[in-house]
Amino acid sequence: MQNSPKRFTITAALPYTNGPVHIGHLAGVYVPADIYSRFQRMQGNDVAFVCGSDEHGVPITIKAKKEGITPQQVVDKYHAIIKQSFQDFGITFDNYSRTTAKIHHDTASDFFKKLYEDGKFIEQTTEQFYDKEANQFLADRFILGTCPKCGFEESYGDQCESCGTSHNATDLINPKSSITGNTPSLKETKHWFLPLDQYEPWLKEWIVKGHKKDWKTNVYGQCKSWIDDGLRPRAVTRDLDWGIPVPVEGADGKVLYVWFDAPIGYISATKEWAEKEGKDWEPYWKDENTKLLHFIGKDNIVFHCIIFPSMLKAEGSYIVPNNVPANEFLNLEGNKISTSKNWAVWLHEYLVDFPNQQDVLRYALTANAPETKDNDFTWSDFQARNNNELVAIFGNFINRVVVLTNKYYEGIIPEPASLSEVDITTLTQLKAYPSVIESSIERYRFREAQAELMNVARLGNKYLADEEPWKKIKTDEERTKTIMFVSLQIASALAVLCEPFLPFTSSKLKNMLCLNEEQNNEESLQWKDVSTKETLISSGHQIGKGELLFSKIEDEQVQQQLDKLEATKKANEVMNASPEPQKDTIQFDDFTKLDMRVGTILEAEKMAKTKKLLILKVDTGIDVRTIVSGIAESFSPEEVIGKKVTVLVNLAPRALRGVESQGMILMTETPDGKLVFLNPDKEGLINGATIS
Ligand code: B3M
Ligand code: ZN
Repeated sequence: MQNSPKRFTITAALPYTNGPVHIGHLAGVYVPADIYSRFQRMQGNDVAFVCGSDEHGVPITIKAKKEGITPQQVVDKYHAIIKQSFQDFGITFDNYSRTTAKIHHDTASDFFKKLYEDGKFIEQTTEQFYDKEANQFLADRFILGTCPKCGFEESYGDQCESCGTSHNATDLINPKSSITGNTPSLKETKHWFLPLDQYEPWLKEWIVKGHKKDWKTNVYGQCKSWIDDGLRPRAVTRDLDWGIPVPVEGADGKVLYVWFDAPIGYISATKEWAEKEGKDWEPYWKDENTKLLHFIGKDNIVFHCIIFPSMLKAEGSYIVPNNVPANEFLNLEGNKISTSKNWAVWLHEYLVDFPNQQDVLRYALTANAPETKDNDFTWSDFQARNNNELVAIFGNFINRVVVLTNKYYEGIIPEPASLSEVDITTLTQLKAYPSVIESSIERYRFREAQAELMNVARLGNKYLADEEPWKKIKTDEERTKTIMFVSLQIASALAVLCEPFLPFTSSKLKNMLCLNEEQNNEESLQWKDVSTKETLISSGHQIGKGELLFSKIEDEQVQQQLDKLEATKKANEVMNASPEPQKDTIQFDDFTKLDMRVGTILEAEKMAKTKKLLILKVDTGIDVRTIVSGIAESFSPEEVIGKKVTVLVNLAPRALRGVESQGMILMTETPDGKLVFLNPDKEGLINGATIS
């Protein structure tokens, strides 16, 4: 019996619009939220899955300043890229909105006004840093100074990136405005605070008593420690010119704090969607029977479990989240993913290198999802998941079934004879899978759920391997028909059950098996059909030709990705390398003592029994002389023969391992320690030309 449909409001963290989205975002938030939403829709439930771009906040204004464009231009650019990436990866938002939308400005303003009028805020005047030249208050990220704890000279106002301590901007030694470089002054400013302390008893009751068991331990643990530490009033307004203006008298130059407006973005996105669909948005946010779920990363837990619920509670007419299934972080090849360091796999770039392989990434990310601890994404794991699981298990099973059905029966599902013991056991096992997968999904254990899905393909492979229809066809045509019939039931089940995880594969497979309504003239298969229907695909039904669902990923493709990351690493090293301090001043006369010439290396050989030394014969224009040079770790002898180099020719000769060296080749070093020639390799230079 089908239960009556449930209503779900499912939100996924609004990505900041100061860069594109990467695999960490996908793994931690958007893929799990999408699996869950697709799954609930497949149960016939009423789902509003909403998201949008988070377009306010200081990082966006900083990005705009850096690039010399307006904040609006920054968010327009990334909103488009991000929205496209989500669409490309099959994230089925019912609405992807943005916080610069009018509907959002109105919704957030009204929300603030209601709380203001109901006396839910406290007003406080405090002293904050002010940049007179720039004529503005400085948000924490706009103040740099020396960390009082560790002495790091470029600590931000709110947090030191070197030692990790958080502090107040006024604690910094030698604070500077990062806009003008000036020393800021302190100026009084008024702000509105949400007195979180007043919500503490309610939060305790709701989270600590109410959700201890059903929330993830990482989420519950963080909430509990916040509550145990004691909550303090939190400012919900800022002195900034980018954001939603504070909608009350006497608040010129003030905007809503981005973390006040952003979560309200979930509400505005729902409203916008409901308007388009001709629906009422209110039940999705105000009906106690609606399940409100927030999919987020772990750094957003406090905002979604403490602050936003307190805002909703303060407003009074809203429901609060039923669950907040936050994930930990995904690292990339052993390092933290970082937008500013470009240490990431960007979704739009992935699709250029792996066109049409969205499901492979979805699969690898879910298989390795950081559900209970931080996890590492590696390209070799990605390759192995594809080659050993998607290709070798799932793809292989489907391919054999479809090819054999076409070969033996011209693609028409055969009539089975009576089922054997093995057939019955196999079909019984198959019927158990929907509820097994469902139970994992309902507990937000998506890796476990996907592993069970793969077991369905394994079941099929084992059945084929044991029953060997390719042998039976020679001796027992009737039995072969039954085997193929049973295998086709498994293939059809896979087409349905894989949809939340591998949506592109699911639709390809349904197409191949002609299971779509328009191909089939029957109602399309539902999730529950797999456990309740006797036959998922009937005798006489015509399927299509085989087409490969997955293809092998080669070592070279993996190497290419690793090379790309290696190049990023090098580029970062160059950017961050600090040059050696300048040596003591010399006089012009000192300099003129150096006699440097252009020369050409004529011969080169390794000095026996040394690692570093090459013995070179160099044409200096004056003569051909021997120079022993410590460059053997960066160059092979063959590489340097014929190279034009700069030579210090009047350096006193000296013996190195018994060979007299008559001068020095001038070199420089790359940040990763590779020696390179100071390059006089320019056209028209003749040997002996002086360098001065
Ligand atoms: N934009 C932070 C983030 O992207 C923030 C989430 C807002 S959710 C309301 O991690
Ligand atoms: Zn510090």
